[in-house]
Amino acid sequence: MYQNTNTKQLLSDINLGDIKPLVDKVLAGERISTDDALVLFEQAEIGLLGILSNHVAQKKNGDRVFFNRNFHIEPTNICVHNCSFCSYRRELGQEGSWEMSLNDIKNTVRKFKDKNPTEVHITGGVHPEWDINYYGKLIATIKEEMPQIHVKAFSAVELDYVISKANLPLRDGVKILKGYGLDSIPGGGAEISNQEIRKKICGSKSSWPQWLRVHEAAHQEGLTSNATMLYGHIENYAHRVEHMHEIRLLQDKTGGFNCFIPLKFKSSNNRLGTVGETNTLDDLRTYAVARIFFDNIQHIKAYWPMLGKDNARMLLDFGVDDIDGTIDESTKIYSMAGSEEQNPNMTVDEVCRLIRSANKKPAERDSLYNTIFTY
Ligand code: V47
Ligand code: SF4
Repeated sequence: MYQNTNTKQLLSDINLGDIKPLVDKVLAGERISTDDALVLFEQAEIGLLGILSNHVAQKKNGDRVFFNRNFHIEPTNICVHNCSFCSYRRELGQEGSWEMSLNDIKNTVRKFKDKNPTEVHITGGVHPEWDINYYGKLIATIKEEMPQIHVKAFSAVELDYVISKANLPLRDGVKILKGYGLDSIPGGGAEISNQEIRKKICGSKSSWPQWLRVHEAAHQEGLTSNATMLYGHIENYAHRVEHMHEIRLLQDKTGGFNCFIPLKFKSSNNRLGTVGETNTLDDLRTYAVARIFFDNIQHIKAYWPMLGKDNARMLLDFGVDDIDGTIDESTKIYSMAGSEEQNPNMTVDEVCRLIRSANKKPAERDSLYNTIFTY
């Protein structure tokens, strides 16, 4: 939308008032403070956020929007935790529960082989009976079938559980899984950093400091990872800023985060659902502020299976430069929570068309954001 137009020219039509010094800071490429981020959330008009986030995205990634060829494996929905926003979790033996054997994993991987995926994303429930060896064997099974594939596996919460169960320091646990073929860590389990809110929505799962420690350990072991934020439930703007601030601090220390992914709370079939869902303007606002805030994270991802293709397309004008991948109908987590896409699947052609419709350039990437091909 804005990339071929001079940012200053666009801003000349807007009365910036008190916010002008903050706008100048963003245009000068300076880091904004947490107070600044809160001002952007609370006071900036959506048009201004579009201009600023697009300006920052342009500087970071030009006109490119990244995607990859991926599929998901959700090995189980049986979980020791019981987060109030989760539509997916079941008890051991409960109707609707599943747990994949190594043979199931092998067959799933075979099913996707001819699509030439470059990445498999693995996350699921925290199964009470699985341990680090099972996680290791699961990864090894995938690598036996597809030696070249990048395995992005297990949220910090899943890792925390099996590594603690093995009585290992976090770095040692990560090292063991890396030995089996683990390549990077997805961003799940982060939810929201604030302790009070966390207690209300996901009290039993790994604490926020522990989530950070798992990612730090992974970074120290040479693995990169992603960071997410679950927004649009009972948190407020200050909580979102606090969450992003903590991630920015760890990124200053390790540099290990590839991308930041705001995840919009979806309200179907879960206990937290009575609070409803936030609106599209709030989505645009959240992505835009994230893009402006994270001077040290290269990519902002809009996860289209959850948002829907139209909303993901819109977010390309609000700082997003990555829309995840082709997915191939391989995820259930979000469809169970009432996401826009019930059977998420896009061919490479469709992904490219979506990106081009926003006047951006499609770039197929590997999991570390090296460009494989531009279309
Ligand atoms: O931690 C669960 C979220 C996450 C709901 O790293 C929900 O590339 C909205 O982290 N409404 C797991 N969100 C998935 C995840 C992820 C997704 C896509 C890409 C990447 C990546 C990571 O899903 C959980 C939680 O925050 N979630 N239930 C719900 N009702
Ligand atoms: Fe378990 Fe994850 Fe659902 Fe929480 S969100 S109950 S940890 S599967």
